[in-house]
Amino acid sequence: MLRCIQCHFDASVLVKADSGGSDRTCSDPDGVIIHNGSMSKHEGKTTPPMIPLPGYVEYPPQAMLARAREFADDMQRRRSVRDFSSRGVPRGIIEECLRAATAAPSGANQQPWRFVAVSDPAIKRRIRAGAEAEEREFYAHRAPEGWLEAIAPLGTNADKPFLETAPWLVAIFIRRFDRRADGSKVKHYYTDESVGLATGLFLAACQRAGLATLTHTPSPMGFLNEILGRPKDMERPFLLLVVGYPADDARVPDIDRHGVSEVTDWK
Ligand code: IYR
Repeated sequence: MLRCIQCHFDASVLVKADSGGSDRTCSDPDGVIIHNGSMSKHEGKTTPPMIPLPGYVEYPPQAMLARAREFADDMQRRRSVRDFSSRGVPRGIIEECLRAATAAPSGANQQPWRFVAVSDPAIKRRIRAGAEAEEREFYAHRAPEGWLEAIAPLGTNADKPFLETAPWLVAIFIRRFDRRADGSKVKHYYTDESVGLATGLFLAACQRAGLATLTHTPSPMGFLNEILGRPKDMERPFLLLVVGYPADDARVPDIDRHGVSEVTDWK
């Protein structure tokens, strides 16, 4: 097999039989393989490397329906929880849920999500203080009347004890761009969509694992960059997720969800 010695792309299919069999770099001076990490050039044609679809599993329609129903039932049991137990959750479970999140599709496969998973009580305390400071301003001054009306059924206020009680806080950042080795910027595309999708997969994975979650949105969230040491120019906080076991006496607002028929048109 002929591999690029920089990026390990298997270039053997692109190389003429008489071009020699030894490993070479993408930018090999003889021009047979020019590979910048995502594209290969051979005899004037640029082609992205393609592989057979890995890991697809087809189920018979009955099994599909059963699996879809079971998953939907599980997701319908998910509630945003604000009363958390302080019981610990092993890091390995959070890691697997993050592994699900990082499988999300993203614009140009740029994977513009960054996660900071926090279990350190001192950092959680600082995050709670930062969030409550913003929330006090929000509830007392910043929130327009209509917004306060919209969230009234949830019974929320500026006190966020769960930010210290819950075993894990997962801060999700949108990475706006990366930098090349020479310092120039690589812009990321569809960042909100991509990170939203990753967040959804993370929440679904937590639910599947039996963990309670809350999407928390203190605004603005710049304090998270400072506390968690994330670069302000490159990364924007997206959501703060709270993850753990619900408290034994956890209560949630008595609200319901739209049915599929209320939110779907079939054509
Ligand atoms: N961020 C505030 C207010 C709030 C906003 C929305 I939109 C909610 O769905 C719930 C609350 C808070 O977390 O209390």
